[in-house]
Amino acid sequence: MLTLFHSPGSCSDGILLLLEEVRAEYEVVVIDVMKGMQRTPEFLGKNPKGKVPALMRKDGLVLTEFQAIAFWLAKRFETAGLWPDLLETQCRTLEALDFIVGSVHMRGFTLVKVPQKFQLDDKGTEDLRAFGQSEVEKGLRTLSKMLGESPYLLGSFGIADAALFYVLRWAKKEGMELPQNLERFLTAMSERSSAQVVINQS
Ligand SMILES: N[C@@H](CCC(=O)N[C@@H](CS)C(=O)NCC(=O)O)C(=O)O
Repeated sequence: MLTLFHSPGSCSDGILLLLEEVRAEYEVVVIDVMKGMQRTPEFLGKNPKGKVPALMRKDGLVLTEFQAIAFWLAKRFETAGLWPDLLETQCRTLEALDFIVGSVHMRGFTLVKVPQKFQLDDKGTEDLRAFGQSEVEKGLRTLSKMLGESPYLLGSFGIADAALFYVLRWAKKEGMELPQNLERFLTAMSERSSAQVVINQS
């Protein structure tokens, strides 16, 4: 049995979605980051980085970082067909994943959601939030171009789409307007049974 350390509404939503997609047997341990549960000694004992998502495997080892967990799930549950065969599509998947998690999430949304973490005065905090917002908006334009008219980022559903799903839900929550094709993607994604599990838990 796999154990997902998960904070509903956070980026671990994307891993929850993938666990459903690959039909893994798993349990969820809620680590509510808004309540600071990621800093308890018990959780730090599992993941010293103090972040979700973290996935404990049957061997008791804990895997962290969205991209690594998503890749492991796609390879471990190969019959689910989430890992592409072509080298070019594999590289483009990693490229999209890194952009969504490393840039849109970490460099954009982190500053939109928690600019006060950087301990600036009120003006500095607001400037940082505005910078984060412009990074997200720029990122959404890039992702819109990447998606184009395709239903999913790389043609058929893959691990990068799980990351796109969680950042687009964040964008909506922040009241941002999505380009039309990203809106269409989010609507189609939300109808997947895996996404319904995420939506019902967050
Ligand atoms: N690079 C990490 C980022 C994970 C991350 O930022 N998780 C957030 C939730 S979306 C978190 O655990 N925040 C708690 C904290 O930073 O204290 C990954 O890709 O998994």
